[in-house]
Amino acid sequence: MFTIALTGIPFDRKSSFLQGAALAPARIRAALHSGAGNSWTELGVTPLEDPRFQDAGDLHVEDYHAISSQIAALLAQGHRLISLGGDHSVTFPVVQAYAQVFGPIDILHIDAHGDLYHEFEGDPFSHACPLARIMESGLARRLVQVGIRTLTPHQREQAARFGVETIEMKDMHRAATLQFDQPLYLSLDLDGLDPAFAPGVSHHEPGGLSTRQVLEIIHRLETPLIGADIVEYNPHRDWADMTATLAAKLVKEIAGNMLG
Ligand SMILES: [Mn+2]
Repeated sequence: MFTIALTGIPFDRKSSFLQGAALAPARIRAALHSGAGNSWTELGVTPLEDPRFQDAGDLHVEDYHAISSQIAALLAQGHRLISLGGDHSVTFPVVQAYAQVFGPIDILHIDAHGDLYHEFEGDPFSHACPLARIMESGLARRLVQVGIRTLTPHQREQAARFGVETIEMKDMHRAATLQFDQPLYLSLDLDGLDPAFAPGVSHHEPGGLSTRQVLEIIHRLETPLIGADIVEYNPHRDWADMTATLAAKLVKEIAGNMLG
């Protein structure tokens, strides 16, 4: 029997454009417990009232080693984790811990960006690089990217080099037939959604996914997730907590997937 632990990773020191994602976990938690909604998922589960769902609080985020070792400790206790970023750079230390426990995992990555830069502005650990670090470290058996709409020639080369399955936004129809096996991890950058649905992100990239398209991807998964992260929420850019509310709904629906 596993439990789901919600963990905050208030870290935005690797953001290349704007700071603010470190403030996200507290704001998403507030939206999760807001009286504006109720606790039911669309598929009829109530994770927030389920004793298997626990809030493990925020991690200490001095450096990647600290993040990775705390995630590993939670996994060793039998938790499946929903991690709230933080910028996307945190996915690398989180997946390092997952790979220690599960071996190379399959990753479904929803994002406007490939995050496959070898380095960005001189920093190999920039939030533009985590999937490159994960792939070159052999932490993922399979990487499927969905919603991508900003690939540069360098990132196309990186995707080919690492054998990434890229479903660019312009080819979204291809996502309808995606199939996954265990162990499957979801990394969800909120800028994968269109800024009309998720204004509270640092990098607005028009032409993205709708909330409904992301929910359909989550609902359609036939395998339970072993973990997920929701990253890049930047409260400074939000309007009336719309994006915090979106992130909170995604927490519920992802937890619903994990609980079956
Ligand atoms: Mn992104």
